[in-house]
Amino acid sequence: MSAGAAPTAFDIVALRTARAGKRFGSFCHYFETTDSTNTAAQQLGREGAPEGAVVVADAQTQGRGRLGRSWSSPPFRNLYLSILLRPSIALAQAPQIALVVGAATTEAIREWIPRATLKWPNDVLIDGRKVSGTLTELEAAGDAIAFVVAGIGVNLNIGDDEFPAELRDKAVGLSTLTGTEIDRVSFADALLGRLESLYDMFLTAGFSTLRPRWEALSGLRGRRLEIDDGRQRYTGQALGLGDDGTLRLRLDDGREQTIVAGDVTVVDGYATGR
Ligand code: BT5
Repeated sequence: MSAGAAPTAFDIVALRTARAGKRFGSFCHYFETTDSTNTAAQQLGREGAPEGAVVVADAQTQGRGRLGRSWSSPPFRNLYLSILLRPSIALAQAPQIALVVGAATTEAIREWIPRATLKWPNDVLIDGRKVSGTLTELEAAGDAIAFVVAGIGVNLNIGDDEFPAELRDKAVGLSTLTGTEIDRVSFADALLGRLESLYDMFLTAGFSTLRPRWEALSGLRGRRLEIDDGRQRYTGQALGLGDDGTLRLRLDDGREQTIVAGDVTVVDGYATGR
């Protein structure tokens, strides 16, 4: 969309039509504005909505990232989408869903820009700039999973000058790179299709089956990384992912460290994305 053009609302009816008969997205809610599509999808989860129910908003007033960070969500340009999942897996496996979501999002973005890469755990970068972030949140019932909400934000038609100043050199919209407006419904349809198929593969065969695919999307193996897990900083060489989705790092002193959560900076490569 060029600056100044009349804003066009997300065509939720077209998305429902595209997803008719599929498990992910045939049941879609739309908000012109909401605080966070993840919050709206969590509400649906508590009300008993089925797996695959989707919430899309044209703008978020409190779009959120991890660790209390925010997700810039200006109106009508981008995709802010959350999906309700009800996986019958152990609570301990739930963090792997975030990796499945990141892989599916990267694969969808690659349909438009094949050089997009996945940065552990949840960012999609193009030329070092962040085009997408995902936030997967779990609601537990005792020691079982009640439901999971996967929230996906993708910068689609936002121009460089529409980002807040602090994001301008760190973030990018897909249309800036393709040179043409991205059809938001087509993108959402591609994303939900990828997610449905990777999620099913994950449920039937486990994360270890998806691990090579994840690693190929990330190109992280062998790179020199700096990781901040909130308590400590680690520097070393990425060995890849464990079968459980944790990141394996060869520290400079030769020891191997497993990282469960944290922020990654690639020291010899692309930018941090945050
Ligand atoms: C994320 O967190 O990247 C997860 C973002 C998830 C957003 C989706 S939108 C639909 C759903 N509803 C929600 O409320 N959330 C989800 P994190 O890894 O913590 O990165 C956050 C950081 O990314 C911020 O601190 C900024 O530096 C940067 N950032 C914020 N908005 C951005 C944007 N639009 N594009 C690129 N980078 C952004």
